[in-house]
Amino acid sequence: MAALIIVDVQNDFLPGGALAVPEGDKIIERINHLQTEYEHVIATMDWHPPDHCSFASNNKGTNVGDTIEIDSLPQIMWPEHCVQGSFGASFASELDIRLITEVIHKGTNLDIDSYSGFFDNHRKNETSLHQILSGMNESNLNICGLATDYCVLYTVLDAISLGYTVRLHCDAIRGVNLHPKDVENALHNMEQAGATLLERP
Ligand code: VGL
Ligand code: ZN
Repeated sequence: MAALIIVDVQNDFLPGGALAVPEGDKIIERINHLQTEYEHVIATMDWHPPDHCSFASNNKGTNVGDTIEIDSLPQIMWPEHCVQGSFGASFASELDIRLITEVIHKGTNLDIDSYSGFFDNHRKNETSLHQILSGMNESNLNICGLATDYCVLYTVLDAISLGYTVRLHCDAIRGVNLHPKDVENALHNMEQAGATLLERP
């Protein structure tokens, strides 16, 4: 048995969205096909309150792209994105949602960001993802989605630390590349941690 985890395929991460990932739309067809190959399909959603701490607009004097410190953790200042219930937070319209049986919302706590589908960035609070997978008896995870250098990266690293066997579908992920080597470094880090990289470019 194996599960597919679709990370944050939401309008705001597609070209034209608030936090557009270059070519974010190019992976959707592939993800739709991948869904047919696994027993369980689970999707995560970045799901922020309007006053979320990761938005530059909520931190006086900061600009998008700055890094500040919140609770002694570095926090990148993002544009407002994936506000709960907004169009930008909705699944991409091209994404086939019929096989998705579980949706995990993350980033809902206004004081802390959450890149991983499992834990917030402080690793204080957990989503229901680990529990749901345990209930399904799934230990093999296949991961795809957005963005390679943030939510995909931390979801993969947490999955491995929790003991899952992780395969990353490189043809079904895209990254932000705030700095030019971010995606390359993220792929390297995930491989070093023990993920199997499929269709590596
Ligand atoms: C993400 C930045 C901020 C992601 C979410 O889904 O990778 N990146 N929030
Ligand atoms: Zn976010």
